[in-house]
Amino acid sequence: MAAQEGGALATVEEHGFPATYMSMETEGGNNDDKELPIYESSVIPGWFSEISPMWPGEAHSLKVEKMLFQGKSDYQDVMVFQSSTYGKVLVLDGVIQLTERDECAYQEMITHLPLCSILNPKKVLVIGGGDGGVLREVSRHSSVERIDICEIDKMVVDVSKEFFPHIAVGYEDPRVTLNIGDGVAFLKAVPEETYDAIIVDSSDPIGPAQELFEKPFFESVAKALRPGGVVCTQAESIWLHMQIIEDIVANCRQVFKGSVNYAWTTVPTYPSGVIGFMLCSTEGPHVDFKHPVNPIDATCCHNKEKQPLKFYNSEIHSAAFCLPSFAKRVIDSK
Ligand code: SPD
Repeated sequence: MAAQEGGALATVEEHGFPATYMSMETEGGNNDDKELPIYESSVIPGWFSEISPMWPGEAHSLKVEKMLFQGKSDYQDVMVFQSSTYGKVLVLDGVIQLTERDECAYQEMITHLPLCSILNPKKVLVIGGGDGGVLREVSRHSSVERIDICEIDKMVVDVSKEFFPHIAVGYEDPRVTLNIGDGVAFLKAVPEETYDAIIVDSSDPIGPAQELFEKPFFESVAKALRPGGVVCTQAESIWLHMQIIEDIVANCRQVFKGSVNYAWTTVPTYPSGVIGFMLCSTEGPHVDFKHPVNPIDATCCHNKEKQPLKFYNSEIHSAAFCLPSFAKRVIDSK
């Protein structure tokens, strides 16, 4: 990959490994062949460990086969490595965004939960989602005529096209228009009632995505949706982030006058192994998110270049809204 000024793309040979979360070798050299005792719990050479103040005191680790890319964009550190058990992995600012093995569980759910909940979605906006996975999923819906995406970081798009072609394939759909820029500013400029659905595929609320979790952003989303339009936004983990979720739910209940729901899915490589979604609709025709009216199961695979759905189906759609009691209590009380 070529180097670029002011948002440098560079090969791994030009960079050291980020010492804070990565250690490739011990003093004695590569440890790959040594058998580690099962109680080994220190930072393990040759493994990537995901350390963040958003999940203090824990760190999920993946064994690194090969470092493929490290760069620094205007917004964040970007890294791609080949893991030994989850395929290629995309990491932004030290946090796993996707792995080839389990990305389906996130991209299919964040997309089909909203789009299968309304009839004939035509205009769809994706905020974030620069890897293209959500685009790939939106493009399974034949009713959709226009897919706009606003991603802040061009490096994420370029890296995905180079290293994750089965994910970035979403960009090949002629209905897609890519805008590189700030999603908050983009939404402010959108005429009222433009979209049937908006999908906010953000990273965590520290760094460039922070504003995407705040009330003014939700207000812009509501304005940009038609009456009875839907939004689905990445909403963190019930095991780790109940306070963040409480705030999102409270804000959404004030802003969205249709329905407001929380759903979740399992993604083994995300912190705590689960991640949630906030699904809301604007005032207008009622949206019952728990009972999909626009099933995709039978129609998803007409395009031969596309893989069949791996994770989503109508049963898992409804099940995603069933919450454990501790989370249900808090979310229902907001
Ligand atoms: N904790 C990481 C959450 C990342 C959510 N966004 C992933 C982007 C995949 N398209």
